[in-house]
Amino acid sequence: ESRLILALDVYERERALEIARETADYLWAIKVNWPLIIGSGLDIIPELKEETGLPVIADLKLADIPNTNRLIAGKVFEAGADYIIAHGFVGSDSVEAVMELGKTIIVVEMSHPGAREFIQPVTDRLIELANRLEPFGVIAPATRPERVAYIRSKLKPGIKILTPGVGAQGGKAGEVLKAGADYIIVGRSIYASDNPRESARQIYEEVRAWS
Ligand code: BMP
Repeated sequence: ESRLILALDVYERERALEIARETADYLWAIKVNWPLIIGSGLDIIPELKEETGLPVIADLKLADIPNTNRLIAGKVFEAGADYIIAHGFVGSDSVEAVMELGKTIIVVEMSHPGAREFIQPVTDRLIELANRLEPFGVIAPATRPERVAYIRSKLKPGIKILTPGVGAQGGKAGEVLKAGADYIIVGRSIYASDNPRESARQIYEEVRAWS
């Protein structure tokens, strides 16, 4: 089974479906973020599932009060999303509102440089939250493999680590898998390449070499 997740951050429905079709053989799942939902509507979720047969992760980074998180997550799970990504810093009640409706992934540390300002100082607290609530997984930064190793050492076994930041943001697939990531998330290095299928295949082979 593949450990590669495609971050399909394009606007257009046709382009999204085409890239998904071309790369599906090498993927574990497809991650849908706001750009695609805004550009193509929520129906893109069932369409991608039908086209590829792969699970869809809705990367909404929900960060609202429990009731609003519930209202949003309810519609998105109903549309067919298999997983939803939620922020943990808003508190356990907000995360639990999502977890009651379906499989959830909590952000414990982000991959961009600015994550050092506010998220990284509370990563330990977010790991504690994840250990208490036991979501499907957490998001950790492929751009900082040493942080992935740290997060793995503190996180309950069984909770998956999903790592964005490979490729365009500078992270290396091999390093982050060695550090303990379960899945890597790749966007631009695949969808913005001249040959998305070939790019996905190359990353898939690299991931397989580490599995
Ligand atoms: P790319 O490989 O093009 O950098 O895309 C990374 C994807 O992962 C984007 O959808 C981005 O929003 C998301 N992401 C991230 O890069 N860092 C995080 O910490 C959390 C994310 O969800």
